[in-house]
Amino acid sequence: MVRRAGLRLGPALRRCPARGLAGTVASDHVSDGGFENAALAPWTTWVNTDVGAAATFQLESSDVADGQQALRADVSNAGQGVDWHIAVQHRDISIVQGQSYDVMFMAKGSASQPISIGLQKQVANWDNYGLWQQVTLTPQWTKVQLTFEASVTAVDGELGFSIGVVVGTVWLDGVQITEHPADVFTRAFTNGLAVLKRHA
Ligand SMILES: [Ca+2]
Repeated sequence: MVRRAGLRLGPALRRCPARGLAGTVASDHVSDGGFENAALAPWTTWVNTDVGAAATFQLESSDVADGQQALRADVSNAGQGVDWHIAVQHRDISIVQGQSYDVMFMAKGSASQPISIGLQKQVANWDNYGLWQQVTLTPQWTKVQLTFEASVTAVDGELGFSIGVVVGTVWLDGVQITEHPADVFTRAFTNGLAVLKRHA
């Protein structure tokens, strides 16, 4: 005999996050997302000097969001003012088509200024892999979380922070990519709580 869950008491409520349930253990796809290494590697940088853009990148130890170091990027010439003309990037990100991911990081700017966060193929022809989003930084450290769905299965993803729009300084720390927890809906029943897991 099948045990019934009882009478529904109300509408389904979305519970987020769903950590702790089987199958939702998150893993991190970024190596040294906290910029704690002695060198910037495995992070790489890109400045399109052909159009006059100029910037320097360094590990910052006096103004960090977590740990002992953060990334500091000083844009001294924005050139054509195009975001991706100056960028800091992390290659070899593995993704699975249809899986949703959370990109989390801490960032601030010397002023209110836009940056763009994207995930694309790390070699030509730079196909976008499902993420390209602009975020406006403020002079305070702010935690940002973006969720996107991978458009392909690949092991050559490049996570990029594109900062070439304006002259100024950008600080970055605590970068993570994790699998987005499965959306879980719960409904209160008269004799318990039913957990409804939505499958993609
Ligand atoms: Ca750090």
